[in-house]
Amino acid sequence: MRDPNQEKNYLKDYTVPDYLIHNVALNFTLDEECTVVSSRLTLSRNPASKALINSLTLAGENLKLLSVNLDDGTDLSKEQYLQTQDSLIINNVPQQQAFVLCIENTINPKANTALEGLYLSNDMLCTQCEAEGFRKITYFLDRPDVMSLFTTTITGDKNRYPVLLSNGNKIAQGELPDNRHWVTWEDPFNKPCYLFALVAGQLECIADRFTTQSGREIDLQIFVEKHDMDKCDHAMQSLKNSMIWDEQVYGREYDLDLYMIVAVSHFNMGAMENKGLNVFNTKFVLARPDTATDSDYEHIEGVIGHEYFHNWTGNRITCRDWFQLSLKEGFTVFRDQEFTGDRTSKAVKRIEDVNMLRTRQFAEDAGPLAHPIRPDSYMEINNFYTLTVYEKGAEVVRMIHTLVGAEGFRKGSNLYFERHDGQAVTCDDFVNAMESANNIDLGQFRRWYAQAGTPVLTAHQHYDSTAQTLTLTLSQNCPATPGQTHKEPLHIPVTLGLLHKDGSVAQCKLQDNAAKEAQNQVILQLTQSEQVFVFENLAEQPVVSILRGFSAPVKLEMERSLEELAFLLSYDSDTFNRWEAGQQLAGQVIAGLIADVQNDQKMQLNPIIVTAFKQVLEHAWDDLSYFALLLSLPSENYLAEQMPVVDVNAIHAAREFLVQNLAEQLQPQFQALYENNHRDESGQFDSGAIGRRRIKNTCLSYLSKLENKDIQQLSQLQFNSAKNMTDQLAALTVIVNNPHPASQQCLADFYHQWRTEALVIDKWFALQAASNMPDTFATVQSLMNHPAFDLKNPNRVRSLIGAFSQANPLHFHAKNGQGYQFLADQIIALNTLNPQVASRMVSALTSWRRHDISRQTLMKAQLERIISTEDISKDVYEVASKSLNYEA
Ligand code: 7MF
Ligand code: ZN
Repeated sequence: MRDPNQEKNYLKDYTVPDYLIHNVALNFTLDEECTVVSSRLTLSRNPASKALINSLTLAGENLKLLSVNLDDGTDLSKEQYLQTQDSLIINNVPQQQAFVLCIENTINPKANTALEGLYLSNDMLCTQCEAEGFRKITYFLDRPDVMSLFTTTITGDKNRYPVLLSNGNKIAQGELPDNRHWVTWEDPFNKPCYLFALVAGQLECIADRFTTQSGREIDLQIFVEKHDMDKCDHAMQSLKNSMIWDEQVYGREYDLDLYMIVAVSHFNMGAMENKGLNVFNTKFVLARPDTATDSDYEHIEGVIGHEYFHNWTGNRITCRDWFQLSLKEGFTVFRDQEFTGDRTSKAVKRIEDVNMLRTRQFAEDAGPLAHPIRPDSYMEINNFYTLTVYEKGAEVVRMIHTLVGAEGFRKGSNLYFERHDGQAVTCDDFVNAMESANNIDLGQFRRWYAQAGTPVLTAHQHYDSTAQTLTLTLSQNCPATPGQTHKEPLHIPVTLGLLHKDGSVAQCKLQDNAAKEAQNQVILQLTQSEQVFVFENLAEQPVVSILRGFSAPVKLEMERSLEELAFLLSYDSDTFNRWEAGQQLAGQVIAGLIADVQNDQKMQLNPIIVTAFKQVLEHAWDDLSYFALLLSLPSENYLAEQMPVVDVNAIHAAREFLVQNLAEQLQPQFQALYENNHRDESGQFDSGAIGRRRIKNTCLSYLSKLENKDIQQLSQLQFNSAKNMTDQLAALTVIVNNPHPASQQCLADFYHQWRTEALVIDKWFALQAASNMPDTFATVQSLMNHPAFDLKNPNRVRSLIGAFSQANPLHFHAKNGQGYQFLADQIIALNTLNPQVASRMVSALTSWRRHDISRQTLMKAQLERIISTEDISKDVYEVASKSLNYEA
């Protein structure tokens, strides 16, 4: 059994590295089962290190050591170094001058199913080093504050590995006997080893060029397998869009002459920002109108942007240690969110991001794995690439943006880049730059980095008609999280507007704020546990629109009547709050229906929701994607978040009842809207076409609840005649989630049509795994034995096992526990193959305290079974044990 306390790393224990590595010359001789790695390191003692040692400890895992050599002398004898499970300790290295260390070792990429280090994906060799994968390639100081200049030579068979890539610029190449060749790459920028990459294989290249604002010409190359060459145009365009955006919005230019992207089909995550050589999951590169949905197109552009933006926020300036991960990830997510907002619809993007944050990050922050965006400790760093570090981290950066304004933020980021280019720094360095550039005090604001949990923001209002004032009392309270019982008040920016009863804008004139003119909107600074704000000159009681744009990652509690929510849904000028009012309205109505179900009463629908929807349907919208969001109900997972004890069956029944009723009562409107927006289009990706598909498919999904023959035919017709994946998949989704005579046929046709397109087959698995039809569990079990299923491919695992456990609360939480047992079986199987993917799958079980006692018992039993498995990985052990030991 593992001991969690023994293997923990603490932020408070940080010390500077004892040695620095200035230059790294790597030599790879490629072979699937035995690649030879030789590394020549130039090191010296770090003058800043105070440790009283003269040995050097390098990290290394699963390496077969061949030789160690110091300063080009004779190879070291076994007495001069010590090898442990995860390190190589060299005794008596020079302390006064620089020295050269040469190490030779071999690795086995074919046996590497964990997909960390150097591994095989289809027939291609590729690397993944973040966070600590470089130590699976060779012995090294594998920590981000050791930055070095890398030169990499790769030698391999010309037929198997015609393309040989690494970071930087190609500086030499040549031919060798026995049909072999070699290439040397040089990266002129200092970098930590987690940004190292190597790719070798039979790859085709799509090339383009970009001219930077200062007139430099950059070569852009995307490498894919031959049959994917027709799916790279969108990724290439996205890359160019990202490059222009970073120049315009942050004044940041690309710094090498070459930018390469490689798409690989076996990848643990989305993508990786290796310097000059990004490696991507195929899912975030490949797109053709008939194979990728509108949302795939948007995500591809977002991820290409994310990795590109890392070149400045991550690579030029990197993290001092992994506790600072949010320094690069929170900031880069904020940057990619803004990029996508600018490219598509700001309103829609903000809603999508907040929706994700509230359903998934809030759950994390309320559970056993809650941690601050800058964690204090971890067992396995791979478990800390979390929604909290990424998404809440981005919200914290966004709050700084709100506090200092767009111009102030640009001044702050300029100063940050100026001060720290080429360095490995901390979250505090980022906040310091924002502070100095704007002459403000973010002292209290820094608590957001250290404190876990989602604060609850409570708002009370009182209108005084004699004084013509509105008094708003705001208070904040953050629930305890593991290891943090006491919470200090946070600095929370609360954006607020007021509306007159006719829907027009009322002026916000704050009392005791003589300097400030009345404004359409104000940003309140909540810094205490409770604070009172008084607004004057209000001849009638206004309607309060609070937390506009979701100005802080908090749970807002405010008494609201359904009428007030319906009013805001009609009139709020803030697009986020307008949508939010509709969500709350629907949420309250569904809560009423859930109570009916739980009390064994017939469900009674409050007609106010139908009227509100009718008004939305009658309005003339130009942003059809936003319109579609206004008609979308809160997800089952979001509704579960709102309940003290989750009742998956009641949630499903209540939500379905509402959908069905809306469909019945608004059928003519949905039908007309469908017809007006239906086109058989292919290859149209302007916001108009995307919006038409989104609103049309939203209508189709309502109409499909009517179990009406004509509508069944309509969805089948759309499925058969669709010329784009958005329409085809939307049709198949409604066919598979409702009783439909052709559902089996459509699934079979879809499989046959797309059997050679792995990413489309992923959709086919996911769609069935997330179905609410009664036979879903049996389907999932049989899909596990489908010839196209493969536990070694993370995308397949996420499509089938991930979709079932995370996107199908109804069936995953089946009362008899079969869903839990199934998931635990798969986690145990994955634990040996791929601990990172296995650990991510545990998340569906960690929320056990949120369910009824009988389900709690069943879920806990599976977690116990998981942690008592032999050879349990650190990754899975940390997540499973923390979920079990947590006291609510
Ligand atoms: C957009 O952050 C947003 C987040 C680490 C791997 C990509 O660039 C990354 C890598 C994980 C989880 C999410 C993302 C990434 C990783 C990601 C990708 C695109 N540095 Br793990
Ligand atoms: Zn990232």
